[in-house]
Amino acid sequence: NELGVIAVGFSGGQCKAGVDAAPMALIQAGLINQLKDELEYNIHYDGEVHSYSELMPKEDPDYRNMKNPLAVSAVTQTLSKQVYEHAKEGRFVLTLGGDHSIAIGTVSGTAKAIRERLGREMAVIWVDAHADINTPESSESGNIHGMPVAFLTGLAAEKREDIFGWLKDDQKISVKKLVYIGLRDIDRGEKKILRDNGIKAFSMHDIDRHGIGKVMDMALGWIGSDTPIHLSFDVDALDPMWAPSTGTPVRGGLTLREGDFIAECVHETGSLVALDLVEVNPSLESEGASETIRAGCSIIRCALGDTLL
Ligand code: DIR
Ligand code: MN
Ligand code: MN
Ligand code: MN
Repeated sequence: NELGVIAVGFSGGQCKAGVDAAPMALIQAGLINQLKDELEYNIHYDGEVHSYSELMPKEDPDYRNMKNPLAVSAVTQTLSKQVYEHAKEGRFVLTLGGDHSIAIGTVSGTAKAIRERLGREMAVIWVDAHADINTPESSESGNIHGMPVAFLTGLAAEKREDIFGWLKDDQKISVKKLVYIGLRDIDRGEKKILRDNGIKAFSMHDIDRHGIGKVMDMALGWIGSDTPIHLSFDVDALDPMWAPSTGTPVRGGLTLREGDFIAECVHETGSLVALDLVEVNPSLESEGASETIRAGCSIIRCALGDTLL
């Protein structure tokens, strides 16, 4: 039970400050000790919250409609190497965000390591109110946290090495191995991208219709057994009742138990290789911050094997 933990205090993929404080808040809530003591992981953690300040460019003008392109590219490139170093040793990699742009780093790092170690293509389960699959051109906001899936699947690409040109094929994933759960706020351009590429997605409507149990059976059935899975969990997938402190809350989301259940089911496959927990922003809705942090810790424990009985 070897676990690599990376704390990423980065907020440049969107416009609201505070999401960079989430890793420290999760750790101060006792997360690392819970994993060490209750779940008996051997933890590899450098004890730092990385802000990557040494990577920040002096100037970072918009490029192809992207905001902070140089900063997000540099941070995710470095994070990709950090994740890869853990994953190539066979460690489970837990990354605490930060905004969801950091998944460009985490998913690319595990995808490459899994290819090299197991000769396998990895699947990604993206739990989110949003699809985060805008291309720079389809995005209405220019925020890169709405684009990571487009870069990771190759639906968006850029030649400039300093703006995601560093992402190579062995770090990318197939649109066929991507599954969404919890969607309810998709931009018009994203709907077309999802449709045109036949991407598997379970929206809140599907969860209402079938129940979360059936949806998890279908989601994991689509991926197939014995496929390594990276779970990227945006806390805004939960209803704001349970996770109000996040940058772009959307009503009508998952209950606390549905969120934990998703994490438990993915753990039970035995195929989970990495988890991201992103978009907790303790400075927003500050009365709800501790609730949001508790929800995040709970999802992480469930994904790492905490059981009710
Ligand atoms: C929106 C919001 N689709 C965008 N995305 C968010 O900016 O591209 N993702 N909030 O988490
Ligand atoms: Mn997201
Ligand atoms: Mn989201
Ligand atoms: Mn968001």
